[in-house]
Amino acid sequence: MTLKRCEIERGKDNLSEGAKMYLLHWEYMAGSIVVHALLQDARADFDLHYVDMGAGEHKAPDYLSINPTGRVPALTLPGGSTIGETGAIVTHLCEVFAQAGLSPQPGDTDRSEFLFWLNVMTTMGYPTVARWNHPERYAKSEAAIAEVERKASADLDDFFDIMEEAISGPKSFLKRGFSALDYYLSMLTEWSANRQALFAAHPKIEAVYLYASQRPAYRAAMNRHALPQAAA
Ligand SMILES: N[C@@H](CCC(=O)N[C@@H](CS)C(=O)NCC(=O)O)C(=O)O
Repeated sequence: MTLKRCEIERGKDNLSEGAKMYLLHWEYMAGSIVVHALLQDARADFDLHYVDMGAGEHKAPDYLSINPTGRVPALTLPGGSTIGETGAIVTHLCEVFAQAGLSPQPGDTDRSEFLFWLNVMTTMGYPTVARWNHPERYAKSEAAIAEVERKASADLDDFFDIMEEAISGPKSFLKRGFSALDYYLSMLTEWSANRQALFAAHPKIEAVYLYASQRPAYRAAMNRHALPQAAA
């Protein structure tokens, strides 16, 4: 496969000769935000590979050969294999970089809570945003498309209400303090049409976002992922 490594970023503590690298396949404002922030927080040695979804690169044979779902993000592991799905990638990185304290580890009492809410975010939050962004994938007529969009918007409201109720820390999703859930939830708010209104109605989500988004790792991820015209 001939993916060009057009961007390079390295964690600071892992530059020893022969260190093995991760390769994050990313797109602006995509689900790669949370993966980028975690790699950065873990001080992992990683490169970035930009997948131009506007040009259809995520459906091109090169990309499909490493991630058959044709979705972004994907993460190529130091051993050479690639995994997709943010839930799988987040779980994997949190285990491999256990010392970074990104999640409760197997055996910790709040591990099951972490896995539950991570899966709620990936299977309920992310796809609802996708349905709201692309209602035309679910209906044909203009009226039906508008209806799908309205329903997706209502479902998103419900999703964030559930998140608000579930947050158990003063500024983190879990009572124990910061975890990858805080980055994931923050990423979901980045995709909101009206984040001010979202935060006004959900003060606990806002508190999680304010704490997570000022961490250097999240800021680095957003610096890279913000749309070029938004950054200008
Ligand atoms: N379940 C996937 C969803 C990933 C996803 O839908 N990514 C979007 C970009 S944010 C994508 O690749 N869309 C392309 C498509 O739907 O064809 C995950 O959690 O990684």
